[in-house]
Amino acid sequence: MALLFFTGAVFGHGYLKEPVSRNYAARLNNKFWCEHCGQGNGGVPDVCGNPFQGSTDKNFTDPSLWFDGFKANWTSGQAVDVTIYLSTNHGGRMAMRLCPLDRFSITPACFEQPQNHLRRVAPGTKYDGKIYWYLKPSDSQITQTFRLPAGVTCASGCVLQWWWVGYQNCYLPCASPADDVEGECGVSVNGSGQCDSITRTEQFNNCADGYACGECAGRAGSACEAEQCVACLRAGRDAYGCYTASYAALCNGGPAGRRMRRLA
Ligand SMILES: [Cu+2]
Repeated sequence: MALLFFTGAVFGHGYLKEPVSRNYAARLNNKFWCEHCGQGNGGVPDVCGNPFQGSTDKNFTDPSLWFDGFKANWTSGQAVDVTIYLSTNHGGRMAMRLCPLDRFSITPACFEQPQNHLRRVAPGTKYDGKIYWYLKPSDSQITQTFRLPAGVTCASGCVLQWWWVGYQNCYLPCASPADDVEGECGVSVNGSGQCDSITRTEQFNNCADGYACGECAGRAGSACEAEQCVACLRAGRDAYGCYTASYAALCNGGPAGRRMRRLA
């Protein structure tokens, strides 16, 4: 029996493992088998990686089908560890972007906003504050720290996107020095040339759902409200008392907080 493997053609490339992406959640729930295949089926993937290779009937951008609950609870400006599993390492660069809109409202333009690109938290000026993260040939499961934008709140959820551009077919030129890693950007993999178009190489996207409670973010029905009420109920209070106390704590300075404190 002969097994032939062609780089870029085999089913296996990489996925966002932590925070748990929608496609990885589907794998963990035994609803999907190709969590590492979000590369647009060889074309340009949509914001969450569709169509997945070999599974073009699945649409992980559709939250009504693939939202599996919130996988992270963030705070504004938090440093977040992101873990990627690579089943085939194509080299190239990765970036993380956060659309601070609820899961029904995400668009490509939202992820592309410069302020929605997360920046790395790393020792030394070479890496700290940069957007891009470059693969080493030995990488298989890798973790990197990124900082959420200051002031981000998304009480009803927001979507974190992983974006990987593989350099197996060609490489991209360096971005601005403020965003890119000197000495690692603009480097060929396997002698490949520079991309005349990003569509000449393989790209991946994955989406993970999280939420961020900010000041006065406890909107009725939001994930933040639920979190506050759960914490309150665990402290042994009645549900009505929890509801009002949570609002008072979240909205300390605002009109809602004053109103809720009166109720409490
Ligand atoms: Cu691949």
